[in-house]
Amino acid sequence: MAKVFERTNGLTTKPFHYCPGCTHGIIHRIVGEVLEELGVLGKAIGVAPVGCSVFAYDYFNCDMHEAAHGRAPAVATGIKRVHPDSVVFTYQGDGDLASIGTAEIVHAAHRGEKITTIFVNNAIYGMTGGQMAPTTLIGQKATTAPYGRDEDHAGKPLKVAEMLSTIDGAKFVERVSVHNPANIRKAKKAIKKAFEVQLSGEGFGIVEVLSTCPTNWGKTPTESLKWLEENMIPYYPLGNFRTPEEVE
Ligand SMILES: Cc1ncc(C[n+]2csc(CCOP(=O)(O)OP(=O)(O)O)c2C)c(N)n1
Ligand code: SF4
Repeated sequence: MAKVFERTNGLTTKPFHYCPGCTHGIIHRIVGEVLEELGVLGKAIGVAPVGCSVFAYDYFNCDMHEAAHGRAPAVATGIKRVHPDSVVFTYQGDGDLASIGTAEIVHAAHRGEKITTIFVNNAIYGMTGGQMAPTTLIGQKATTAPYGRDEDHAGKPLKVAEMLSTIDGAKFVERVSVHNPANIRKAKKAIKKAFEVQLSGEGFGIVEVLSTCPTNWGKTPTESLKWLEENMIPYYPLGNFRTPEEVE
């Protein structure tokens, strides 16, 4: 009988703690599959953030390290410099990366650190109860913006992929989404390329992944996928912002 589904060896067998319909799980699986397909599980070292993916160290089937809020790129820098033959990645939410960790990611990209960042943008602080993130959309309600994000008060949402694509040291920058199977396939392709950029010694690579938070958005999983497509993608356009020719 044809095998249509197989567990990836890139993940452990520990059940995810994520809420039903949260797309963190899909993104984990993609990263696990890519590490397995590239044959680098034995030399991969991941750095987990704070936020809902704080337990990522339990899920990826490779060496993992935990970093304080926003500091994953700095920790990854140290690991990669001490172990240049390892494959180092950070997995970070938007509260972690685009708020307290903004300086860390900008300077890691600027230095051209040979690491890969998976940036999960769900437009809210998930773990701590739905506060406004730098990525929260204008008009989107959050516990700290009960009438919706107001541009006069909080500015426009931060476009991380666009910002980092202005930095020379960032060799691969792409924004993808996981709201349907076609986009999940594109997300996997981008994440694989970002790791290939590290493996070829090109430098820093980041993939911003648009993700859902049904719990704090107050929507069902299905409504959340639709909300992402109709509200996040128009503001956060999908596509590649930087690719070195070698991996085209
Ligand atoms: C230095 C510091 N500040 C604040 C916190 C509280 N905190 C923990 S997780 C989190 C929000 C994380 O949100 P995000 O990175 O968007 O991840 P998500 O939960 O949405 O996946 C905050 C503010 C902390 N742990 N450490
Ligand atoms: S709170 Fe949001 S981001 Fe966190 S696990 Fe639940 S749905 Fe996912």
